[in-house]
Amino acid sequence: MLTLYDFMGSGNGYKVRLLLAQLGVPYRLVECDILKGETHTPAFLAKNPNGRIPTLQIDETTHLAESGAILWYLAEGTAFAPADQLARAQTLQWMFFEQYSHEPYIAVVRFWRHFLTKLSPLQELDLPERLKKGYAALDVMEQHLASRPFFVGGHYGLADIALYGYTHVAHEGDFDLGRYPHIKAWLARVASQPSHVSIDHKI
Ligand SMILES: N[C@@H](CCC(=O)N[C@@H](CS)C(=O)NCC(=O)O)C(=O)O
Repeated sequence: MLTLYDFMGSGNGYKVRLLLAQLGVPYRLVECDILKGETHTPAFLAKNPNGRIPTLQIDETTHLAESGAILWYLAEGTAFAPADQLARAQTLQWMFFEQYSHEPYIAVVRFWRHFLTKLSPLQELDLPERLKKGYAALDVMEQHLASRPFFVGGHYGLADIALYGYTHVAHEGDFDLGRYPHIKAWLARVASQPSHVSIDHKI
């Protein structure tokens, strides 16, 4: 059976938990408290030298890290990963966008504001730029969703899961989604997909 090392508050981990639920794939959940450094123990670093969740244990000696890679591994051959060459590349386009232009701003600001009791002076200094870039990512999403129901190919898939992970909790970083009607409609469409689970749902 698959084992997922995860932290329940993590949007990166949630992407994987959501897909596993929607695929109906059974797995064992091992929670790691990232706030207590539990991903930096020698035992965890042997599984993922980068010291981060989500990490998926596939067999006795095989581990896979990075939410996007795990999503792709699990979804290959299912309706969540397109078969068409261009749609596959477009899915990757949005997944790379999420990791480079979205997650470092929206997820990081949410982590600072939702999980930390106090920001460091450096974080305070960095905050306005992170907010600006987070809103820039939301602007790109809003424009794309103005004329389509989902990110790729007209139906729900991996790109939606990857972007939903942190967009649906962006308000916990005090991002105001009020001026993004198309994103809000998309969030509702994603949440109404079969076998959808919430971020705090355990298996
Ligand atoms: N690019 C990675 C990011 C993983 C990541 O940043 N995980 C965070 C939680 S969301 C973590 O494990 N942090 C613990 C640490 O850095 O010590 C992914 O998409 O999985």
